[in-house]
Amino acid sequence: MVEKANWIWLDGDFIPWDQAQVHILTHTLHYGLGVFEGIRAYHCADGRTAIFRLPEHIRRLYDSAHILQMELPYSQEQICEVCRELLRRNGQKEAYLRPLVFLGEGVMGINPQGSPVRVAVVSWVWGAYLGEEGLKNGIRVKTSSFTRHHVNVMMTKAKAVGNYVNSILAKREAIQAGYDEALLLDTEGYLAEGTGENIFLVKDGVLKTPPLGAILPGITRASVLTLAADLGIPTQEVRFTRDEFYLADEAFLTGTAAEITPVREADNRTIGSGRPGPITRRLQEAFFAVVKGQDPRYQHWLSYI
Ligand code: PPE
Repeated sequence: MVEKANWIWLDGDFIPWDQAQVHILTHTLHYGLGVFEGIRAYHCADGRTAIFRLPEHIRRLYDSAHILQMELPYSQEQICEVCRELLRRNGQKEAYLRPLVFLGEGVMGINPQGSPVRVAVVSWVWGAYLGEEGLKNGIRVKTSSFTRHHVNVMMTKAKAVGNYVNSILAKREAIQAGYDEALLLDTEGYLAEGTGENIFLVKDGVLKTPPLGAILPGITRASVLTLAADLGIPTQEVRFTRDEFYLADEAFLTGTAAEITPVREADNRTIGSGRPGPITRRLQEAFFAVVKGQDPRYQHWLSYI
């Protein structure tokens, strides 16, 4: 259960948590047209709180809204400031921020024309997404029986509310079968994404991740590619199949919520040694140093509140 904070920002005002209610005719509730973001703020080594890649996340929120033809009545800078102010007001040193753009009530039917575009930002404290144990020692994943969206079915560059029905189906199936997470294949059978993460493997020292075809352009994914290049690790954005994944030396998932979570087993095949490998460890260390403000080269990725 999400632990209540004091304030939620809704349509221009900070309001008490319990008052952040919507009407049952909220259009997005019926038809799923909405967009959102997930952003983490970390308690830095120097005691300050920094939001990781805030402008990039807010830009993606606006890109998602643009794709779905939803016009926000605020500037990107205003929403960035709302995120910072919400953490200050909620007194959260470390939190997950959830901006949500949705269509309010007034119009029913599939044509959303005339529905008001509403914007909310919520913050809550969220620990390791796939468990502390998973973050440390790796998780077990299962290839899903559900296929990832085709670009002409649901546009995956938009972080759209409705896209996540596909993720929920896959996640629930994997959990019910005793795994920690699902891997979804694209419509051509190549690995695409986790339910809320991008996928990486390491083979013979090379770090590989699927190209930005029909997947969400993950901000953690982009950060990991940059950090790997800095560390002198060769990277490739290439498609790979599930059997190539089984033969990887190392594998991990990335996401704002999942951070860098090692994968130790896929479809009951051990990945590499069955323990997080050396490249995964180096990238995890580099990533956590950056988000906690301990790497001076990446201060430009941090927005202090
Ligand atoms: N793919 C999908 C489908 C996805 O939802 C996410 C984030 C990513 C990739 C990674 O993107 P990025 O966070 O920019 O590195 N998933 C968000 C939602 C998780 C949830 O359960 O809610 C997240 O990690 O915030």
